[in-house]
Amino acid sequence: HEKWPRGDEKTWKDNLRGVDQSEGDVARSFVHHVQTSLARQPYNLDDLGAYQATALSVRDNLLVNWNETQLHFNRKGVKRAYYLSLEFLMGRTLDNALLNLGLKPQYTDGVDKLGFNIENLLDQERDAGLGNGGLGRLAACYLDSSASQELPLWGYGLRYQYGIFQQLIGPDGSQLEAPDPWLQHDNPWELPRADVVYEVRFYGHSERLEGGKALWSGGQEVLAIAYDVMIPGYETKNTNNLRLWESKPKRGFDLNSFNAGDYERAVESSNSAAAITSVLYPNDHTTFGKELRLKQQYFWTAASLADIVRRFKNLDKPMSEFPEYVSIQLNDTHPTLAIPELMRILVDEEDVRWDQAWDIITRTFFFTNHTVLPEALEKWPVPLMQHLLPRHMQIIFDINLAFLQAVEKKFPGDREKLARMSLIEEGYPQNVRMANLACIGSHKVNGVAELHSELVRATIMKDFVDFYGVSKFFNVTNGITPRRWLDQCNPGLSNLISETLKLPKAAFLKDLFKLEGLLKHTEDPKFIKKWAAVKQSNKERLAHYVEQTLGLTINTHAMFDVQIKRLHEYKRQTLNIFGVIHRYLTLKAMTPAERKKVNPKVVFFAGKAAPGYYIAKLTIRLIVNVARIINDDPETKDLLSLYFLPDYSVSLAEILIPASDISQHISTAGTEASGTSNMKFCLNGGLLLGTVDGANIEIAEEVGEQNVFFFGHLTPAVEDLRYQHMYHPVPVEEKCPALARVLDEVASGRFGDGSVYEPLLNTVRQNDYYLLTEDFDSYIQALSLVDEAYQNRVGWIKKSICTTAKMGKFSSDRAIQDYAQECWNIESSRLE
Ligand code: B1H
Repeated sequence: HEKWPRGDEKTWKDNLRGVDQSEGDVARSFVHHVQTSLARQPYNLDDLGAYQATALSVRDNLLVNWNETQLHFNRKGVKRAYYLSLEFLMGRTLDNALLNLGLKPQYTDGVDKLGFNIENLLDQERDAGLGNGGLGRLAACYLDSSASQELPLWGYGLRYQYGIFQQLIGPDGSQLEAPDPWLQHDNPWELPRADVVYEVRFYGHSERLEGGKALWSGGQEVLAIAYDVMIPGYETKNTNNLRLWESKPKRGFDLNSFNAGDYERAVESSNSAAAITSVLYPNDHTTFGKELRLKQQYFWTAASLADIVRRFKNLDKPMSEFPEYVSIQLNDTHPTLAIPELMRILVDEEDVRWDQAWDIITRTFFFTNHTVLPEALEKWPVPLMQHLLPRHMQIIFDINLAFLQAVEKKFPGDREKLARMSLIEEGYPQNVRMANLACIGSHKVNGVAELHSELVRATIMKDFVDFYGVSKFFNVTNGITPRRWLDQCNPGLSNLISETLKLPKAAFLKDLFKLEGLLKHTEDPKFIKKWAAVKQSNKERLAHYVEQTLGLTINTHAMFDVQIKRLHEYKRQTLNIFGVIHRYLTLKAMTPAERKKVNPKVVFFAGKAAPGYYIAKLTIRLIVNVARIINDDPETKDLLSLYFLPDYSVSLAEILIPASDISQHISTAGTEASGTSNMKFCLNGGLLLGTVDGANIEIAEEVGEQNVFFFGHLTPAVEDLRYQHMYHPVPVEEKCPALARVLDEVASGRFGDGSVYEPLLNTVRQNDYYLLTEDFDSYIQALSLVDEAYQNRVGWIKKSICTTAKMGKFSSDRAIQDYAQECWNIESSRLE
């Protein structure tokens, strides 16, 4: 047991206390922060100021728990795991923190006494949008689950000054981008750690010494400063850490140039250091090969590893035991430089022999692949890497040599196999294949849903499966945290479930399989009514949001059909919008009597397109302009309307998802690795319309095929169909007349200048890589099955209940346990 480092033990103990949590104490702590931290007067405090005071007060609780958790794990000397991700899409924090701490009632009453409404204050918070989409949000869910399950897991990422861009819609319907200055007002959820600083080197030269070692010197040195973000667990004091790095110049500026009057030159290098963490790259699923992105990757992995190694060294164990105390999960290939970086630290700085160092590496790292799309597989030009990271390039060549020798030994004379498996892709220039490096440096490799993991084994990692054996390659199906994606976003539903199951919320929020208890109640008319009422009020909440933000009125008695995700050709938002146009044309051709039988429907889209992704942006423009025509047509607007909600975010998802009757997950089979919003919709009682792809398949396995709407070709057919489209193309008019008609309407200018959309229409007319012409008819058929099912409202609600009831598997608590057991070998330890 430690002694008190200084002073009088009693004085310390009398003053060390938890934070007050009763209603009166909330008010006291709030007012204290208004007066001191914010230095504001009570009489002119606005909602933003009140939000800040509330956040600072809640943060006091988190900080105490955070500190105790770190002390607890340090004392126990436990094995730790680290989740390296270039993206953490956290969204808002205050509501989540209040719910996890169990303090929402106290704070609601506390701020009410002071004249504020807690929901209005929650609305003041800006999203932390440090991610593009599913990959970043998955990392955020995993942090929540590891804290909630009292596992010693830290996240490491970058503290971008600007998160994912803000999306605006211009007068012609196009996406416009604006910066997202999310740190404009102080961020109460981070704690700068001025004392946790590392130097990170770029450029310079590397001189080989004997014994495989080298000396890397010269170049530019940049400082990495730690910012800690507290991650509260649910119903536990355990509070984990997300450590984000900020870059800073090592020296303020170059005084010589400054004195010589060359001001630009003087600040150049300090600007270039600060630029590293200035902005998140918004190109979801594509690699751009830009030097700044490589700098981000190295800066982040180098700082994180320095920190991890330092923490390990505090344990006073020999380096050979590193893998007994440290596991590192690589979230996609973005942090792969961690592998040569740890080699560099071990060999050059810690005097570990090369072979022993490699052995440590391959017992420490684990690699998750998130996509098999070729455009997303990271490659870095050798000349760029040589220039920026000369020592790492040497290490990669050395790893490659030993590896290819082993392959040659196992498969003698197979030159093509060697070429495919090499870390270096030949060409002008040569490229480093990051997925190959991540694979050979890791103990295990996983995909994110059953089908995807199978595709990883059968396609991009096939040679590696042959070489290592299949057991290195496994599956962890993604999950979502039920705290945010049920209780926080849908309190009405979570209350109803608690009341129906006669269980406290914590029971099912910590063990999502408990939702199965709902199945007993599917025949209870009172319960069915209540379930429907919750959905209705969530639809009204969404309608209210649209009214407030866009000034548009929505018919909340219509079916709500939602597709919200990044814009990408493989996700096929085009299939959806062409389906909407088809429905519109069908309605227009009906007699008024026929129209009377149609159920009204409102279609929602939201999502951002990468700023340089022309076809994706054109798709947004088409959706917006189709909406303008359809919503204005007096003949049909009561039966069909369409909204593109700008600036999709975690917070907007929290409003949209609980309001959906049906959501669409309609990627070409074999392209969506998992999807996670599909799980969120189903957890909230929305039904799923989708292709046989990613986690849709496992959702259907859980809820039963009768409760989902599937359509389209299956994965094994896709390759053949693409081949046919390449070599034996059939015109759309023949292949799919219904779709051809839709394309013609768009081209003819029915939705504004048709020529604008030619490039988009041509993707379908020409090689139709994503197979819209192959799936359109069955898609339309599936949509009418949806309509038919919705006509039977009680039947629909029963499906909705059955869907929610069977979502147990998709809790991120389960996913994190899979990782903890299959990979990391870490154990829970509760802070009492
Ligand atoms: C996913 C990405 C991704 N897969 C490169 N790959 C990026 C790749 O900025 N980049 O360079 C950014 C993101 N994101 C998604 O991961 C999959 O498409 C989803 O199907 C999956 O659910 C999600 C989480 O596993």
